[in-house]
Amino acid sequence: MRTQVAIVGAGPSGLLLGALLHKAGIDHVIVEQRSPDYVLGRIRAGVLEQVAVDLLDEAGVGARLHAEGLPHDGFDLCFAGRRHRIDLHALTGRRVVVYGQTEVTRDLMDHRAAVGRTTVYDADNVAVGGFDTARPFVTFRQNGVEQRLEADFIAGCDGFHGVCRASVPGSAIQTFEKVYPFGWLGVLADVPPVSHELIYGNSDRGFMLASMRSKTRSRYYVQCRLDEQVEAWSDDAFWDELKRRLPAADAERLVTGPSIEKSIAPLRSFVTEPMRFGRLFLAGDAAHIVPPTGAKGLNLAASDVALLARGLIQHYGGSDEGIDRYSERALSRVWKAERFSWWFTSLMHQFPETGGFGAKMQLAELDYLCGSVAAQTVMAENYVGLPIPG
Ligand code: FAS
Ligand code: PHB
Repeated sequence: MRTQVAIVGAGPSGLLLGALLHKAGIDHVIVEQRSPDYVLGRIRAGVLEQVAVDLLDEAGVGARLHAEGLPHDGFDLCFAGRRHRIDLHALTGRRVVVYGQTEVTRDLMDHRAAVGRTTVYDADNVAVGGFDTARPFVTFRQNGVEQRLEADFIAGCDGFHGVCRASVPGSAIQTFEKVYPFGWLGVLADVPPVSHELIYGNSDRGFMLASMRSKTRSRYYVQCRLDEQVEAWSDDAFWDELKRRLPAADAERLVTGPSIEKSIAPLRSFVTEPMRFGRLFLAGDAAHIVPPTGAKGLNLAASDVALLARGLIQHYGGSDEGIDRYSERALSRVWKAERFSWWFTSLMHQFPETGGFGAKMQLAELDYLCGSVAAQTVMAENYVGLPIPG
């Protein structure tokens, strides 16, 4: 088999890149190791920046997002018995949209099927090679038959545990990592959200986030220890803990119900430099991870894909300026999002190892933030998303 661009991974990064390349008439194939149902079954992000919304529109998959997505003009910060609303729209003129990653993925998959593009699912033993030559390739086994896909370029959209970054020689790559000493226990339930906007809480029992997927489906998170097992958390135990971390009025009106998904996610900050290796480009979680506090993971994947798609389209139009500057431009936005996500995580979580002084520093910063329009504007600008470079 031969194509112009081989995309490894059919998560949001791979599917969105495929949709943009399809629109530009650039031939490509997506190779995914899992089944469509498995990919759709992963419950992840919930908040889209305008940059991501615009990209989905550009790709021709924004209709349901605009029909069902929930525009949000702000969110609440709760700490030490206080509550303060960060008014994103008043501070920046922009907002975010609450629309689950599952739905983004579904929209992209439906679009791909409708335009008849090839996605190889359930591919075994996926490997990449030749990306330091003019003839890169992807090999895989499908239904027991070995396949080889020759391409002009490979897009590594295969997530943090994928094969693409792992195939780059150690001498050519630098990684930066911070692992946080806690995780997020998340629950998805078909109950109405406790508030019409998101609530980020720093309670003395730990971080909590009240989010949602719709007006009838809620997504909640509580900070938990890394050694905890999700099986040890009954639904009742989760709801009781969430009530202890919510402001009293919200705890009072919280509607609980059976979880339809419950999982523990570790938190890490991770960046790969560079994001291009010859004819292999990394995008999304294959290149970087942010702690979910700032709701940046999916949105960074979208901005990587925007830059990579533009570069590849330019290449086939006769200019390599976009692909030559892809890594520089993508990393410029990635590092700012890493900083914001690290800062917000450091502000809102309990860090026992920093003791009473660390807790006082958090409270002082939160108190300052709530009294400073300048500080709130900085937070809001980063939360709604910084511009895509270039
Ligand atoms: P993905 O990991 O989504 O997709 C990669 C795809 O590549 C997968 O389908 C995988 O099966 C496939 N793949 C892997 N190895 C392969 C191989 N060798 N060959 C072929 N295919 C291969 N972000 C937020 O903004 N907010 C959140 O609340 C949030 N919560 C998260 C919770 C969890 C548990 C995780 C893991 C991530 C969370 N994220 C969150 C981040 C998440 O949304 C990612 O940023 C987003 O999925 C990135 O999309 P992709 O880059 O496509 O990577
Ligand atoms: C979510 O709804 O999953 C979500 C929302 C905001 C975040 C993290 C996760 O910061």
